[in-house]
Amino acid sequence: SSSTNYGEQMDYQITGIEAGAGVVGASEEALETYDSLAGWEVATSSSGAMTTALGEAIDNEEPIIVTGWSPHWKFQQYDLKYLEDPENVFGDAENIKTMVRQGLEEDMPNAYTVLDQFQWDEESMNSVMLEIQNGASPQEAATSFVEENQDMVDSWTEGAEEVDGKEIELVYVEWETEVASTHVVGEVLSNMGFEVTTTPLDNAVMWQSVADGQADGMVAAWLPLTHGDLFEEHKDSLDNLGNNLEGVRTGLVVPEYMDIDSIEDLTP
Ligand code: PBE
Repeated sequence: SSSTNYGEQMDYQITGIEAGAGVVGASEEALETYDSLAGWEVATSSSGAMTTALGEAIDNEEPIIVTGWSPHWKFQQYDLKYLEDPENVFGDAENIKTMVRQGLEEDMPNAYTVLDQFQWDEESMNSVMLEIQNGASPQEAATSFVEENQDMVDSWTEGAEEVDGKEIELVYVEWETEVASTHVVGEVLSNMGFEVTTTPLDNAVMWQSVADGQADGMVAAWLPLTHGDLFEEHKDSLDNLGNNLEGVRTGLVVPEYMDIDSIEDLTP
């Protein structure tokens, strides 16, 4: 069958991203869960390498399976589909939450207010991601988003006062979603007078640094499933400020032209 050829054509490899990503962990669990994935592997690399491989496969109409998530510009650029996951290894829709270090509320109440009130939607995040994909720097994309969405920004800064050069460090992972959100929040804080540092880290280190209090906060917690183990490990040392974006998801993603719909349609 064509799905047998798919496995051979892909060397039984799922094109993954960073080894520390939750979606990579879920994909490894899928290998254990589905007989159809016996003998397959998740090849880890980076989110950038994954999107490059995806683009090349699509140019050549070759099969490819990537560890995917949405929102993400790849769904606007290409015709893609999630493979059905009847065992629900990748979970249901999730939310992205904001976590800050304990003590931030007392130390920097104005930053805390903004981080607590920061909440946006898929369309907004998509617009920032797409601008970056089209060549803007994350800083440029964040600046124009903030300029063009002053009402939304006002709802985040409501009740917060400007400050005079206080330092704040936001940590994130270089996933397109988190690059977008972190730079937007950073831009808002910087407009309020904060000296903002945005530091890209490995996923586990991002969680650890906020739990330790080395960093002040992050807007990159995918829950309940994708970062569920990291949340369990660190939740007692964190201040959970709740959702900043609702209804995100992860899974195995393939081009529409592939003749399969479910993880179970693959063959070992
Ligand atoms: N992601 C994007 C991350 C969370 C945000 C889905 C690649 C992960 O898998 O950990």
